[in-house]
Amino acid sequence: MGRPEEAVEFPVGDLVADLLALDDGVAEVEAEPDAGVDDLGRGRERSRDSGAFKLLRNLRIARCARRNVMPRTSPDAIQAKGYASAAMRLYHVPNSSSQRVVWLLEELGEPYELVILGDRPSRLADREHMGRHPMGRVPVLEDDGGPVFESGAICLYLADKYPKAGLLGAAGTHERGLAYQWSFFAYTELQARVLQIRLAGSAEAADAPTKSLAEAVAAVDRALQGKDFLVGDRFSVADLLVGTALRAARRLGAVELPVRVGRYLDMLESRPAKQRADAQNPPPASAA
Ligand SMILES: N[C@@H](CCC(=O)N[C@@H](CS)C(=O)NCC(=O)O)C(=O)O
Repeated sequence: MGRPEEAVEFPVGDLVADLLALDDGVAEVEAEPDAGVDDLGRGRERSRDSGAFKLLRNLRIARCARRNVMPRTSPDAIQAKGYASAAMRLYHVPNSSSQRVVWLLEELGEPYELVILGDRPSRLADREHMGRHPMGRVPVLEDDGGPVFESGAICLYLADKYPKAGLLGAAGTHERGLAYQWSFFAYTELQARVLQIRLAGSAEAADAPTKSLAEAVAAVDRALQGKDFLVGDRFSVADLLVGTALRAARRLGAVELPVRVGRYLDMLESRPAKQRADAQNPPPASAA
């Protein structure tokens, strides 16, 4: 006779709201009599295998897929409701700041889809991408919860979301504080100086940011004294972000990297995940 009626409530209202947000799919939901939506907008599920439940779930996922968007319910809710979880997507442009996120995704080993976007003007004209990033930039990560932009934020978010990868200390620990410290340092003291030097336009204008960059690199050198990694004794998101900025500094050649920093960078670059990420990054047309 199958399983007894479980009378598990699940919020059909959420589902309908999601469908409404996407398009006129609600009409199809209402046409399904077994959905059991009561006067209060709640649904009753006989079992996870019930036809109504599957129909609603598949309809929702199919609509999201057709419209190139992800379901917007939180990952926890998706798991609790038994919806199939959609893969992560990274909206990416090769040889851009998006590359560090590819590296991080490879470190995680979780499935993801790389969506290579065209040039900026075509992105600015693309309403869908402008909905993901208000300036039409990359990277943007899209998962079950919706889009997230800013490469550093994406890296920290993913490291947090997939704790098994061990890329970030637990929330509230000193280790976590140090990971934030070096991650912000990577952007503000390393990456920003590289950019300032690149844009300086004259040797005089490049002087101050070059000195600042040298000081920041020296700080990394001191932090690595007697250590292989910046935080604790294992690779973390802090190494990934600092390493990416150091790579940009090395390419620019404005300051000489101390031997220990050079070795640290070589070690980071030789990580299998980094190699896999780089293998997905076609060289610029001019270098081909
Ligand atoms: N701070 C942002 C920078 C985002 C950014 O400027 N992305 C560049 C690529 S590196 C971009 O999309 N620029 C426009 C373009 O390349 O068309 C981040 O790290 O995510």
